[in-house]
Amino acid sequence: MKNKLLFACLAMLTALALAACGGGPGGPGGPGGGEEGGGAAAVPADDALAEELSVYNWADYIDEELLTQYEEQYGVKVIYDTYASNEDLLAKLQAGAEGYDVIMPSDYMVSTMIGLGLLSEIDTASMSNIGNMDADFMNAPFDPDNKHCVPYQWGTTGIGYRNGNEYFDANPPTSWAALFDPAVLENYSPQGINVLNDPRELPAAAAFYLGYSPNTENPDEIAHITETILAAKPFWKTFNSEGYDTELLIPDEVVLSQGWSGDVALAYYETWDDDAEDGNWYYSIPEEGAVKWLDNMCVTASSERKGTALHFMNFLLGAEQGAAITNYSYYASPNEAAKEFILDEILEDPSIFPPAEVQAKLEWLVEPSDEGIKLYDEMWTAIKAGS
Ligand code: N2P
Repeated sequence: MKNKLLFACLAMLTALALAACGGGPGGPGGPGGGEEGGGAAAVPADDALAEELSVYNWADYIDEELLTQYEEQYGVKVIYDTYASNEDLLAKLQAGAEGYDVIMPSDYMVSTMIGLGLLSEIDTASMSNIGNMDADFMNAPFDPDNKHCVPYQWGTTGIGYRNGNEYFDANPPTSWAALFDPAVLENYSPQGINVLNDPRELPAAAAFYLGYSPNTENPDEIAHITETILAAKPFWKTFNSEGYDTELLIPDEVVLSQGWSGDVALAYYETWDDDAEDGNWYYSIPEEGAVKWLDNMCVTASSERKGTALHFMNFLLGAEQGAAITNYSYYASPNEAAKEFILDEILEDPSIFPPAEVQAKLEWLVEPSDEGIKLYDEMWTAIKAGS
């Protein structure tokens, strides 16, 4: 029996609100366009689909049964590949990788990609399942009127840790000091610590710890964040954001990890053992604040199968498909109609769906300026040097 109530209570040591990310529902994305059309991509008829479709997503972020279901139902072969961070995805597209049709960038990266002309316009009015979406997640500031993307999954970035350990029993990690203060780290670093291998998420966590904005572009603050990370780095065992949920959130690998809400929840629910001597996984959103994010499905500008891409996205917006994604990944769903099919243990877990009344300490990452991109690139190079 999984002790989800306890998980929920510990998870909400600091209760944080998830602010709605935009106004009302988005309007239609513009004139329809078919597979070759020059306008916004529109969903074609089922018998007018391409033979293949290439989908590029975050690791561990879909029930691959859905891909098989789509292939069998519509006769489209889905080529599926994964990436570790928004920046990896961007680098791949900027290096000229063609052939990817559907991609899943986060909020701030959608802004960047729109600016760089990497995304196609889409006609959401042609999507029969668009009405399933929760209006609070539509028309977000990074993509007004959903001209380019539709919501996929959302969550927060906090700390996963195993209890059942003397230090955490007395000192649950409610502060980012658990990841950045050497005096705290020395208490458990021999048991293993992982951080996300993510050039925005890791600096953002250190920024919260130091009381700075996670979007700071102040050179002195960036220098302080870099020094703080470099001082903590010797205590960390791994930089991993791809396989950490299944490979590291297990006994004898790590005892604490920066993590995305769903990955930690999944580790908790999958490995829960009432009698575990080495404890179970819990999630904490530190009191200094944390990042909230919304990942999106978008069609690349270079896609030659834009209509089929939108058809596939519309398929995933189905209520049962939306629920299958959440029931697999344990991330929160922006699909209102899917809730009927989502497991109660997920819907009732405030570490996955933070309650509306909690305090607003969560912040979005935003697209940096050109100067900011340079500062963040230099910081990441310094952080990763020698690792
Ligand atoms: C799932 C990745 C979550 C994406 N493994 C965070 N934006």
